[in-house]
Amino acid sequence: MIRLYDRELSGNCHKIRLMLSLLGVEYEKVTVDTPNREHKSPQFLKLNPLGQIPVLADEDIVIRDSQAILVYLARKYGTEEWLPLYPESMAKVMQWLSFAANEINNSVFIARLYFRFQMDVDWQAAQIRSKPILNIMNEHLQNRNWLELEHPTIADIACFPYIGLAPEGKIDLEPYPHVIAWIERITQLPGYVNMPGL
Ligand SMILES: N[C@@H](CCC(=O)N[C@@H](CS)C(=O)NCC(=O)O)C(=O)O
Repeated sequence: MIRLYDRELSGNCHKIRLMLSLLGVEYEKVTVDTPNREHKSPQFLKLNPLGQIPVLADEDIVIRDSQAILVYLARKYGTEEWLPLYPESMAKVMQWLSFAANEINNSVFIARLYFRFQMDVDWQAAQIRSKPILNIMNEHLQNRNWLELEHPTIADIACFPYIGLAPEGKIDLEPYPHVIAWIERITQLPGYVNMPGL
């Protein structure tokens, strides 16, 4: 049985919950008590020395990092469509995984940390950084339904939660209509599951 070390309000964890649900893969959720710093306990650090969730354990295979877990699930449990092997297609999907881990993480994600969790972060700088990021996505999505290829891939799943949660970081999505349409498209996928704030 797959175990997901998880927390309901984590968008990084939600990427994995969403992917598992879209693939119809059963799993067990293990809620990590982050308010009491269970993620920094010696026991948890054995699973992920970075002390972060999500972590996925598939029998004795343990993977950290939401992007890496999406790659694992797509290759192990998905059809090739979720992560194509053709060099150009694969690289185009991977560039959005990197975008999720870097650009999205350093903008909309940080702004939400302040407004949703009252964390001591530079939310003004994060909000300023969000604008070009959302503009890039909006322009890119102007003439297409999905971030790459003609169908959803793990690129969409990796970018979706924190873009959808941007309003929780007091970032208005209204100036980005193609991003809003893409969010709605994702919510209509068979097997879609929601999280609070989306
Ligand atoms: N690159 C990691 C980032 C994971 C991450 O930032 N997780 C947060 C919860 S959403 C966490 O565990 N934060 C605690 C910490 O960094 O100490 C991923 O994509 O999974």
